[in-house]
Amino acid sequence: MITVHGVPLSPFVRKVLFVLEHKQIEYTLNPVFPGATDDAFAKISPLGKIPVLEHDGFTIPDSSIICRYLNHQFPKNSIYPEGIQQETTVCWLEEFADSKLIEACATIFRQRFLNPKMMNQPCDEAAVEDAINNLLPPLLAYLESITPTSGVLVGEQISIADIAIMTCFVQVSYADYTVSTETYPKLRAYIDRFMSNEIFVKLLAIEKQMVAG
Ligand SMILES: N[C@@H](CCC(=O)N[C@@H](CS)C(=O)NCC(=O)O)C(=O)O
Repeated sequence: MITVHGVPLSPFVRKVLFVLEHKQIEYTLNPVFPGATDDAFAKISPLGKIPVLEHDGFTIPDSSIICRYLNHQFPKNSIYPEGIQQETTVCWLEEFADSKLIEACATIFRQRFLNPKMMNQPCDEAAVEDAINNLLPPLLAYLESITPTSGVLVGEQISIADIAIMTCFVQVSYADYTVSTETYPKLRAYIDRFMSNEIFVKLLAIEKQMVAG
């Protein structure tokens, strides 16, 4: 049995849920919020972060490690392409997404959505402007330079690179931020393609239901 500890509004939890859906693995979600401090959670998440995966009593934190574990245990619909260079490239793009890209996207999400709509706190517009005008442009320019005009980022099948990068753009969609078609035409077309991917559509519907609740 598989349980994911975390809430799907977290980009890292969404990444894991996408992989589970993509591999058609059954799971349950235990809604643990970021920063949970109870002893039981501290034991399975030494860094105090979500997600944590539980599989028949085995527990492991960190979305990247979890996704790698799932791919080994459930090889159907592999999220890593064949060949060491392509595999290494998708791991690099996952790291790119999980570090600088999510940092910028999470700032926009937190300030424009989470703070005003869920935490009853003001939006720090200066932080949003910094993210949009300074942090994001070099990252988006890099992505534009490697995005193909059709299909996925690397290889022929959806990989952890697409999943990790797209979860960042799903995050900013909550804040009504969209990537400029004029400046980043290939990237914007890629994002639009994946926003209508049936798994993202399903996960977003569940998230929005939870947010409304
Ligand atoms: N590298 C971790 C990052 C996980 C992460 O930062 N999760 C956030 C929620 S989006 C969290 O739990 N933050 C709580 C904290 O840092 O105390 C992963 O990929 O799972």
